[in-house]
Amino acid sequence: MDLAQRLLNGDRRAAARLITLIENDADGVELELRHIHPHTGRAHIVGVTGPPGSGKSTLVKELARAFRACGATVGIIAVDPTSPFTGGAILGDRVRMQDIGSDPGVFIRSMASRGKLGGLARATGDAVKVLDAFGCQVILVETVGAGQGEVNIARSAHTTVVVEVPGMGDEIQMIKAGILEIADVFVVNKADRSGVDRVVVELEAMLAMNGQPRAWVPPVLKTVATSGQGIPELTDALSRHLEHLQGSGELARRLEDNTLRELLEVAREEFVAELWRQLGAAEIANVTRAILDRRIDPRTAAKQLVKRFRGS
Ligand SMILES: Nc1nc2c(ncn2[C@@H]2O[C@H](COP(=O)(O)OP(=O)(O)OP(=O)(O)O)[C@@H](O)[C@H]2O)c(=O)[nH]1
Ligand SMILES: [Mg+2]
Repeated sequence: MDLAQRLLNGDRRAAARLITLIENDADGVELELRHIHPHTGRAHIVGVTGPPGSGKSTLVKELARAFRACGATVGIIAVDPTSPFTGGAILGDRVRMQDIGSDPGVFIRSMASRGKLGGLARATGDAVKVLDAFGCQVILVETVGAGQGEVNIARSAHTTVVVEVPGMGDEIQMIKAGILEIADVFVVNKADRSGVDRVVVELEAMLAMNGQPRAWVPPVLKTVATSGQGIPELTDALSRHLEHLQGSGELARRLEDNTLRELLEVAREEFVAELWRQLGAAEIANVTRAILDRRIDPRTAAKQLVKRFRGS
């Protein structure tokens, strides 16, 4: 509980250390997280997702600068799903972020996967909580919007920004992967390049096609992250979206959904771990063998496991 207390007292190194422990799924993390939980739930969590190289880090850096100019403290988490050995982007991000990295009002952190993307989603969620308790008022989470794990990361944000760029060929690629539903704000970055307006029109057409009228229609904004063009409009859209969430009751609904999802996920993990402990690997191997030999089907076998578990 030491780290948690130091973090709550404003110790940056304690925050960094705790996130490392979370990444490594180290012993004692549970207790620390228990201690910080009452101090979470205050930050505006903004997910920034989009294809590789679309300018997410540059945008995040500019957003951080803009929020700092308004006096808000900012946390940045860059999630890299590639292995830590091949993930050159992590280093690149650090270098590019450096000029805001020396600001005591900004906390920057990269998260690398230790193999499984589900684990990364959870670790990222916990790291966000750490920065929230640390007092970051806005937390920007950068992910490459490729797979389901990242959609899950984005889903736990209050506001999700989806970044597109002109000239990437198949513009609607990401949208097929379920990103459209989670986008609260679209950004067409690299607006200094040709083809921007076509992407804007395509996105707007897609939103219009999406059917039922919505209380919040995701705006489609143009930015040039490298020059800061369009950043004021973007921060304004983020603030308006938060106001919308608060005013409409949507925020309470999202928080409830996310909390329930997190609870069930953790409960499932706890349950499976307990099952292993109680039955043992050998017995579970026996059941697996029985399924392979077609002596029992997986559902019936699972039900029997639960029944035995309940009895014990
Ligand atoms: N022309 C132009 N280049 C940009 C713009 N925004 C970013 N870039 C450049 O695009 C390249 C990639 O930018 P990043 O911010 O690293 O992109 P990213 O999406 O974070 O990349 P990954 O994290 O590797 O997926 C860099 O060379 C940026 O300088 C822009 O608005 N216009
Ligand atoms: Mg990046």
